[in-house]
Amino acid sequence: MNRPLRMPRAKLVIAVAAVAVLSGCASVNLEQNLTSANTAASGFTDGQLTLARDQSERDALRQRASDLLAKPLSQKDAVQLALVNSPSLQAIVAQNWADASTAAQSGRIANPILSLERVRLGSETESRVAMAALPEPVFQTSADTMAPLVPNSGRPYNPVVTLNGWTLPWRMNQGVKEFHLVAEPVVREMAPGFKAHLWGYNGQSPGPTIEVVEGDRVRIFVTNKLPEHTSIHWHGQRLPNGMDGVAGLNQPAIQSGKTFVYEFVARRPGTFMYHPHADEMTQMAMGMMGFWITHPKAKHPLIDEVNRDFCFLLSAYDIEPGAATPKVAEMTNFNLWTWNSRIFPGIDSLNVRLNDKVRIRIGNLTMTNHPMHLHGHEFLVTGTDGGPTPKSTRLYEVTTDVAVGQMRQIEFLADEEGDWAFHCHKSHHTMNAMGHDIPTMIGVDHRGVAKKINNLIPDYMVMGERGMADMTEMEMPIPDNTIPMMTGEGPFGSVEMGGMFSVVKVRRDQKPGDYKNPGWYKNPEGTVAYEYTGPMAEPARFKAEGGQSMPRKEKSSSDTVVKVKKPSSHSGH
Ligand SMILES: [Cu+2]
Repeated sequence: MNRPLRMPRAKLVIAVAAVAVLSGCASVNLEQNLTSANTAASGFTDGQLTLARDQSERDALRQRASDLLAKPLSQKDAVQLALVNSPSLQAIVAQNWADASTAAQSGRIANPILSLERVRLGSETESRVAMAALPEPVFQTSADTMAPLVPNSGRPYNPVVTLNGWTLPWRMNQGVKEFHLVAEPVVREMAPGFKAHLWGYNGQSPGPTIEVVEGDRVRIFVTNKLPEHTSIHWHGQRLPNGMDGVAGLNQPAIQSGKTFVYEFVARRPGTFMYHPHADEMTQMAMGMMGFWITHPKAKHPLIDEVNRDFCFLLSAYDIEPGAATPKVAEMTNFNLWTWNSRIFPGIDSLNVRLNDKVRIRIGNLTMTNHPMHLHGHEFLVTGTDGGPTPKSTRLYEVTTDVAVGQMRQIEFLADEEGDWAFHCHKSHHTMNAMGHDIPTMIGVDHRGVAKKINNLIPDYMVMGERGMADMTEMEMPIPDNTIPMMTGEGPFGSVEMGGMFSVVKVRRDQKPGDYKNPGWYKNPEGTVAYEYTGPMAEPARFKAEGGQSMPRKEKSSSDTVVKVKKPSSHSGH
C-alpha cells in the first residue's frame, strides 16, 4: 500500500491542488470542481477522482478497490487505488469542498496553499496532524450585511443575519467546532464618509457572530494582535469556571502575540455576547465585542421557528467630530450611538417578506439603557439573558428596554406592508456627533445679534431659534470624517435622524430568503398623510379658563413669570 501511494504523490498534489484552486471560485459546486479536476488531470486520474458522500458511493469505491487489489498492480492501477481507497484523500476533497462553500459565503476564496500543505504530509495521519494546527482565521473587510451562513458541517440550524456584520466560518475537527478569533486594531466604516479607528476581531468591530447548536463542543482560538493584553468573556454561557475569561480571576491575560484556546460545550440555547474582560473599559470603548447565538438542537417548546432572524449589538463611542479614535475614558457623554458600530444612515434596513415571522436579537454593551421601539407592529419579548421566556410572561409591546449588559429577543408577525421605523426611543440616541453644551434658542429672535456677529465672523450661523430641524438643511461646513448629527434622505425629504435608527421594510414581493433592500415603499394611492388646503375655521375655544373640574379658589392678580436657572453643563443622557 505504501509504495504506490508514495510514487504518485507529486501528481496527487497537483490533482488535489487543482480541486483546491478550482473550488476557490464563487460558484461552489462539488460536481463542477470534480469534473474540472478530472479534466485537468485526466492523463493521471482517468476521470476517476470522486468523493463518496453516502454509504452506497462508499461501497462502490470499496468494491473498485478490492477489484484492483485482486490482480497485480500496474502503476496506473496504483494511482486508481489511491484515488478510490484513501480516506485522507477523501477527507481532503471534502475539506476543500467545505472550505470553498465557507469562502463563498464569507466572500473570500479558499486558501489553496494551506490545502497543498495538508496533502504534502502524505500519510494516513496527515489530516490529523494538519487539523491539530490552528484553523485559518477568516477576515472581513466590508461593513455590509452578509447573507446568512448556512451550515455546511455539524448539526443543521436556521442561521441568523447580523446587521452590517457576518458569521464566523468554522471547521469541524473530530466532532469539535473550531473557530479562530483575532483581536486586532480595525478601521470600521460607521457610515459612508465616516471611518473610525477601533479595536475589534477579524477585521471588524463588532467581531463576527458565532453560531453554534445546543450541545456542540466548541473550541475557540483567540490570537491577540492588540498592543496590550486581552481575554474573552463568553457573556451568559454556562461553562467551566476556567473558561469564563476574566483575566486574573479565571485565566492569565492573553499577552500581545499570544494565542489562547477556550473550549466548552454550548449547554443552553439562546442569545449571548462575547467581549474582553481585561482592561475592559478601554477595550469595550474601542469596540471589542461580538454576538453569540446557540440554536436549539431540536424543536423547543419555547423557541419558535422564524422566517428571519436578525441580531445586532448596541455600542456607544465618543469620537470628536473630525477625529477617528474614541475617547476611551468617557463614562457618560457619548456622541455616537451605534448598532453594530454603525450609525444611521449607515445602518442597513431589515428587509422582510409580508407575513414573515421575524425575530430580532439585541445585546447592549453601552453604559446606558436603550428603549427599542418598533413602528407598525406589536412584538413579544421571547428571550432574555436567561434564555427563552415562559409563554405566560410574554406581553405584546411596541417598546422594550434593553438595559446595560442585557440581551433581548423580540418576535413579531410582519403583516403590515411598508417602511417601518425601528429605533432607540431616547431621542438623543437617534442623533450623531454634536456639541451638547448649547442653549435652547427656540423662540429667541437673535437676528440682530447675528448680523453684528456676521460682520466679524462671516460664517457665523444662528442655530436653533425655530427648533433644530433646520440643521439637516443648512449646509454648515463640517470637519472631514464626520457626518451631520441629523440626516438621512427619505422618499419625502430628510428623515432628520442619526445614531440608533433603521427601518424594517415589509414587502409582499420580497422573495423568501432574499435580504436585499427593496427600495422605498410605494404607498397605495390615498394612504399618505396630506396637506389640508380647504377653508380654515377659527377653532372654538372654551369660555371657561383652565381645564380643571374644580376651579381654583383664588387667582393670582398678575401673570407669573417663571424663572428657572438650570446648570449649563450637560453631562449624560
Ligand atoms: Cu438609546
